[in-house]
Amino acid sequence: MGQQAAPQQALENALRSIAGSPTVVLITGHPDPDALGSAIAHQRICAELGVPCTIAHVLPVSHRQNRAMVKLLNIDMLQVSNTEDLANFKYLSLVDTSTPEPSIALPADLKLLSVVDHHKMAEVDAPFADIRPQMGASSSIYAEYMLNGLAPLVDGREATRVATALLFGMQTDTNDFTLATGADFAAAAYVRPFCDSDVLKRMGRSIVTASAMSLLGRALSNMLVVRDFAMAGVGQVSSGDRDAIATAADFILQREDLDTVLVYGIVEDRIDGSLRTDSASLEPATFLQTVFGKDRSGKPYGGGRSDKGGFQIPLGVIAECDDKDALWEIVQQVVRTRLSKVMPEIEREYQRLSDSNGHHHHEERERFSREF
Ligand SMILES: [Mn+2]
Repeated sequence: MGQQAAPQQALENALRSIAGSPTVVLITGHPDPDALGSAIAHQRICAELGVPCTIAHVLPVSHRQNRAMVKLLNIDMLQVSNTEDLANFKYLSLVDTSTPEPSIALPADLKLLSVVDHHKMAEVDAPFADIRPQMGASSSIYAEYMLNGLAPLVDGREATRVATALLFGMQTDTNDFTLATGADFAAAAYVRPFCDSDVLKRMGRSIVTASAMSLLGRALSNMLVVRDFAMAGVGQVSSGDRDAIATAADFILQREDLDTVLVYGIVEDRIDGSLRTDSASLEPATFLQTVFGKDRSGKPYGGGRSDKGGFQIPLGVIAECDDKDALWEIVQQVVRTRLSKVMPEIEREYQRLSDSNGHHHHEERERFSREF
């Protein structure tokens, strides 16, 4: 490989030198979007240069988001489990890694041809290696090869598939482009016009855990709405699900007639809550301080930025109460009473709901005491 050759030219030279020989891109670890995007791009480059290329993996595609990517982009992969399964390949290409999958022994005659990676610099013995830790994704490196003329994208289904996979790889590895560098953005700008936006959107759908979804269910069924304000208590929440309180508040804020949402529960030995607002006049830190005040040392129980805030109020010895239902009743009453100081309608709305649900509540309580 000539020192002066641009990387895409050097990769082309390496692939031309093995023309016709079967190669395999063996993904290291569980296939993720950046590895998959890079593998698809590598396969496309191979196809342009007459090199048969198979994408293979040992570990299963485990995350649901990654399985969605494989399905939506029709990614054809060979799952291998032993050395024999790789016997038909002459050359190995690594993408998004500098080390081959360790759980399988590679055939002795399988030669390493290329390495494209953005993790830390490693010594590799291959005709072509391009390791660039300054890039946010290996997919960005492959997109740059195409931008610079190696198997450039042209309209068509295959280009759409490759571009969509590359952009999704960049998106996930750069944490939705928040960690992207200028080079990543240049690569993304190149592939963007060829992408299938609908597929990107479907692949990027967020995944919610079962416990977070049931917390949201509790928030929705316990929601109290006064004008454009909503509050919802969700009861006991395990510390691992604490973030689901904020997620529920974000979700509820999407309701068109609301502009401020407060969701709270009991996490360990404290009341823990999240405030979300689109209101121009409500400042979360001030609002939370007005409602909940400060602790003995003068530190406010809550704080926040312009659109969001959180609060934690220690329950002290009360947290040791064995009757969790009674404890939750007290917590709800405290939060409601505090909020009523700022919005008296809350207490009235609560009374109205309690009166109309009184019969139902009574029944529930009876059933509860019979069962336990
Ligand atoms: Mn990566």
